[in-house]
Amino acid sequence: MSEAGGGRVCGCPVPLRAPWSLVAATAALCLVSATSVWTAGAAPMSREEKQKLGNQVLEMFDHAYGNYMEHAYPADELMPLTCRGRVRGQEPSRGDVDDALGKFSLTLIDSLDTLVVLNKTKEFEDAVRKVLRDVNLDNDVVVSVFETNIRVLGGLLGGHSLAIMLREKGEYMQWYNDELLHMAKQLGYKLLPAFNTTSGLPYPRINLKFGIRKPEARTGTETDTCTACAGTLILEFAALSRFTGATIFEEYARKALDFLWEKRQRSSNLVGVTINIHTGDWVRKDSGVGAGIDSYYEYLLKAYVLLGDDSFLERFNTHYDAIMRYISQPPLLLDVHIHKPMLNARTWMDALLAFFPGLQVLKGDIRPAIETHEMLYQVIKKHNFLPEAFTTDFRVHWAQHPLRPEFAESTYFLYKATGDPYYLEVGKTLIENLNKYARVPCGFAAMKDVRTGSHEDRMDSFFLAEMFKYLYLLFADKEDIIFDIEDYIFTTEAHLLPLWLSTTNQSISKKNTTSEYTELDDSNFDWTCPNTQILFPNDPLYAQSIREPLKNVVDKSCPRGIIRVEENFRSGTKPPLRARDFMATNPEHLEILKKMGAASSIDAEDGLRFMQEMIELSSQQQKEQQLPPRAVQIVSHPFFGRVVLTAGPAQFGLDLSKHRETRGFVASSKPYNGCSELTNPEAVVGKIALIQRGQCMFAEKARNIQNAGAIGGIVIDDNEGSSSDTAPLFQMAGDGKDTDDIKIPMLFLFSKEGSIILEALREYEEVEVLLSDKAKDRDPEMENEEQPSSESDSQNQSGEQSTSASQEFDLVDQESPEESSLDSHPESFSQADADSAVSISPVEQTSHPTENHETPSLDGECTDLENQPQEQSETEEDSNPNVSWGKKVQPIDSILADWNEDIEAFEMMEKDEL
Ligand code: DMJ
Repeated sequence: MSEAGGGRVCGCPVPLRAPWSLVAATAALCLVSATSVWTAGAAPMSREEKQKLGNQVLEMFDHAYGNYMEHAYPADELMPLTCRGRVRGQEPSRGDVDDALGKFSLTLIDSLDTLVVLNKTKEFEDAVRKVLRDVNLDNDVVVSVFETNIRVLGGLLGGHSLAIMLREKGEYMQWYNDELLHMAKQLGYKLLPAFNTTSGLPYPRINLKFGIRKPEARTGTETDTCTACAGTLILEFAALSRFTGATIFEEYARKALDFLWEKRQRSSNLVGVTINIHTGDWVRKDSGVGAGIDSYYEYLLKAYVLLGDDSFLERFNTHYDAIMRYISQPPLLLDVHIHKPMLNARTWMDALLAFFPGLQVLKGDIRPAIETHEMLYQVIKKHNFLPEAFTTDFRVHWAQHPLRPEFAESTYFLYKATGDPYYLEVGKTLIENLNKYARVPCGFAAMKDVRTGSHEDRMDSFFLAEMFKYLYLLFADKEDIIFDIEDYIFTTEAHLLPLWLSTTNQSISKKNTTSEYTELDDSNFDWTCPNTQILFPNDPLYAQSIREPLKNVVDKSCPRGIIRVEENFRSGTKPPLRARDFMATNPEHLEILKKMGAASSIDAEDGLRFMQEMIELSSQQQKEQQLPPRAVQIVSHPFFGRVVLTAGPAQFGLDLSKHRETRGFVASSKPYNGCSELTNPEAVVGKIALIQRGQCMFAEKARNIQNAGAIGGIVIDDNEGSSSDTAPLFQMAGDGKDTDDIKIPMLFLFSKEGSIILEALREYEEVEVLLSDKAKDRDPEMENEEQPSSESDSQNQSGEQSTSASQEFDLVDQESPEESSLDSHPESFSQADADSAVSISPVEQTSHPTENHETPSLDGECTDLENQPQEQSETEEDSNPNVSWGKKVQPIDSILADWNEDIEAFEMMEKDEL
């Protein structure tokens, strides 16, 4: 292995004219030694405990990887609830998410270098052989260029990097002849046609077999791509060029980066979320550090680290300055408009931005990293996981959580930088939550809704590529890893690329590049580069002292409007009207609205923000506040509460959010559609009856099973293959008559979720479930019996679980529990002659203005808003259960329609400024 150019400080290359900031960033990464000087704050964690947690990570990885290999491979991903492979085209489309799947055994490739990091060298050797034997990169399938680059090209290159490291050590991989690299090169050439645009920005998708232009390609008509999609190529492409000597890859990736840099908004130095790949116009002009942009920034800094090219650092620093000036509102990171960077573009943050504290560590800017990380941790403590999006006052905005690794990544880097054992405790919590809430018998399932604890039949490949790597490294000591991790840089998918590439085939970088910087102006960097002394001025409690004031930032948070009210109260001016406080019936509010945009520039700005908030609020209503979903949790052996299914509620019967949950064994009703008096009342009495959707009203089914003595009912969709992954949940409506006579709780499951219960019933006869508004904690005794706690039993246990999982979940081609000649149900919910379903549409939020229109409390006491919307809607729903919630949103919609013109005008104004 060759040494990095010009010398090395703790694993990062230091170019001959080493910019101070890199040394500092590198030094920040070198603070592992800080662990030894830690004297106070969080109690130090013993070596034994760290080892125990490391072993737990290994066992969890075995559970995830083992189940993938046993039940899904060679498919791209494991579906952990149905315990089978996700094969594109064989499952209902999930839209863009599926573009990561190219029928190339994605999870296997993405896991390659994780196997080596986790010291599973033999398994790695075996996995590489499988990739070489089984993987086809020439499938007629349209894939995302970005995802294929970071997961597949990155996975192959990471695998190659560690394969040659092992080969050099002389024990493993002696047979290896750079085959993974050859595959990587083949894939690289397949991606190149995507760059055939005048801008040099790649098309977002490509057909692996037919490229872009051919008629068979079924792609190539897109005009836009996201900034991260076009700007997250340089590490993999440069590594490919430098490994192989084929310069074209690095050149293409550099050209795309150069173009993005040219197109930055010159006055703010920010970039938008999406860009037109032909004209270079910004399509979405909002700017943050999360979804759509995140890894563009990451790659600028890391390209500098890997390639030692000053222009990348200069660009990164310029953007970073803008981010800290406009987007960073510690501890928040809030999107703004690129042309009006003082104007927030959103009232919520997305989970992807959780990587940013880790990047700030690499840059050497620790204080804001600690602050943001602490805020995120508190959101996690509140919801067990980071919801996909959450508001500035820390309410759930999008409730899913696909087991994203970004927060674990930042935790690892912060621990490396501070040596503060607090971060080990954070990692421990992450492990506990994963085991407690996401672990299912056949792997780990994404959270469908962090509020209910329900699952999605999904385990993304990045969970194996990243999560286990960062968690394992967090607890590992140097001697636990068979190579020096400091010799590598992590790609955005946590694949490892060796730093010695910086001096290999270097000439490529000098060719055809548009770098404006021949000489580095050191004055650019003096604000960027705290050294370790400044970061931790002889104070081992430094990180803790930054966290301390933020300790209760989430629990004690006030809605942001209130903060503004306080500010204005103090300054003696009237508070601006916020969208969520607006009431169309309030004349004062209407008066303020009229003024907006007319009088002063302050009013205009308030008006603009108000409109944006309204739009935001409206889309929030549609996405998140549609309805509080319910949970069906299988609690009997061998599930013990581990499988939680997302269910829709009914507008009638027992309201599970107000009453205690209902627990009982399930039984199929006869007739299965429940449309007439049951012929098997003895089977359902005292139980929760399973009924199929269709042929009569939901309320009629409920009455029939209630009359037979059932204590609850689960209606299972008759539309085969339907799933809450792909179809919007809805609430079962009544029959237009008085439904007060229905006393039992009723929940709705789509066919895929329902089939999990039906299959369990077939397998185990006695299946007990819990119907509730939120999954309950699992029975700890059962948990202990089932889950290994030490290394010694982990291997066995994991093996046993895999076997039992295969018995439990063989759901392919299953039939309904009894013969049924039900007509297949059209997808529409408004079947006149069948069940009446109310599609869930914006609802409760219309009541938000009143809910949130609370008297500002100046003494810092705030009401927790998290549950208020739900309570409000329930009250309204109760008073008039047959009213579609959708109707209540009308006023906002019409207001928005009125404002469309203004918004267009604003957009034109923005365009003019370009
Ligand atoms: C990963 O695939 C990569 O980290 C990417 O950059 C964005 N995030 C996902 C996982 O959340």
